[in-house]
Amino acid sequence: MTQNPDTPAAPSIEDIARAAAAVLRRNDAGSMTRAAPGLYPHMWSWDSAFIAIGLARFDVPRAIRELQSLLDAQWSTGMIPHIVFNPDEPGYFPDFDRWGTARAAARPEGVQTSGICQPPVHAIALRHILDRGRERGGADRAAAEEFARGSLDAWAAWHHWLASVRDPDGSGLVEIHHSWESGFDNSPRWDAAFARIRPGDVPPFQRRDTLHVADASERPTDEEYTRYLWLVEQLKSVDYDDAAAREVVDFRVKDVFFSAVLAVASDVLADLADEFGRTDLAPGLRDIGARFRLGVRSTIDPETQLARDFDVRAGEWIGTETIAGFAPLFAGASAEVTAAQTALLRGERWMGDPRLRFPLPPSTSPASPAFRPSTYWRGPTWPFLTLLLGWAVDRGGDPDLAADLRTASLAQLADLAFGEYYQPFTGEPLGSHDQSWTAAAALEWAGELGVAAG
Ligand code: 9WN
Repeated sequence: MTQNPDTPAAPSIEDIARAAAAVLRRNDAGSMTRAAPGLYPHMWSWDSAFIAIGLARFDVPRAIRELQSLLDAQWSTGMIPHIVFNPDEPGYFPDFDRWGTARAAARPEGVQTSGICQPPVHAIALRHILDRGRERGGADRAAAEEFARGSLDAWAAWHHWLASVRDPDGSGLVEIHHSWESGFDNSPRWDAAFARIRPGDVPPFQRRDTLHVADASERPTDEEYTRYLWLVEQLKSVDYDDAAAREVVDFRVKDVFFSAVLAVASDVLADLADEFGRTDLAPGLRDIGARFRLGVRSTIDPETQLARDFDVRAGEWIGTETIAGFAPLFAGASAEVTAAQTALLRGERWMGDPRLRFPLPPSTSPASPAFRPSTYWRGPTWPFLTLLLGWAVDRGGDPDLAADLRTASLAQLADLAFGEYYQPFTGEPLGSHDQSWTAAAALEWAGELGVAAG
């Protein structure tokens, strides 16, 4: 077929990689990368891990710097906070003052952070940095090895904090105290738990997030925000003390997706510990991996084959059909569970829905009554999450599925908008454009195909 001279050629993978690297360079604030240029001008914990994966495709030292900045903000308990504020950047709400972590005993001196955490994907980023450093050789290799060796204790402390403080009864499931900890802020997974919350006094607030999107209905509602801020007030009232927080907070949920990430990241970290001869660290990390994998498995609903969260306050399972239900695929699972979940994922309730613009799993199943195609975590497709899923299924022995996810995602990202999330039926980029972890995902997929950012 000849190309119509009036139709511009679709961007090549080289073009996508080049544009993605430019996004990360523009969002670079020196030692941290803004999660997005306007909407999220600070460093977010799990975003920074994906950003490091993308950076490692063209600048290994900068990727190391990214993770080091996050570690500089690690609390003395081992917790890695979900936001590290850039004091030079106003414009995000809730800001450092509203978080009120100034009096939190465990926060490191001189670093402004929030007081909650996000899924522990960081060891996966560390693995990628090491692999890229070794491929490139020379100074990059030396720097990556030195960083990996030198940071193992800090990452292990983070995993041990989660496995003890957030799972005191050894269930193999991580308890979260805010939906922002899940990273899936307003997912329908959390609707019933939030519906039960009766917010007390929440100081007046002015949202800023809605200023940065084309349509405010893509974002969480004011009712949701009031509850988010109420939980912050509760955690603040005990100065973010771990034991007291559990007693006061209205939102206590065992998050199956978070637990799956902890399982697989602990395996990755254990392998790294072994490589560097840290026989003191590796077995404990392997135990965490095994315990949380079992925990994830224990939540599977035999009827739907999806994994579930558990609402601790209500004593109820949460079985909403969201991508978190594929936690076993993220964590790694038995052949039987993997086969059942893969069939489901490829089927009509998910990637096989004929209405999809690209065959990619949306955040909520289009077949679910909770599905909203344009609203944040209620339906849109999130490229960074597709990247994580592809990495996990590849690791679990399904390179074909990983390749299918990559091909469809690169087609989705050929609009060069690097949307925060995408409308699954139209392919329209939504939320922030030039979102850093979306650009990073593009770089990683391009790199896997041997295309460098240039
Ligand atoms: C609150 C930065 C973060 C992501 C989260 C996503 C969104 C923040 C917000 O943006 O959350 O943490 O203000 O909405 O839900 O997963 O890490 O990209």
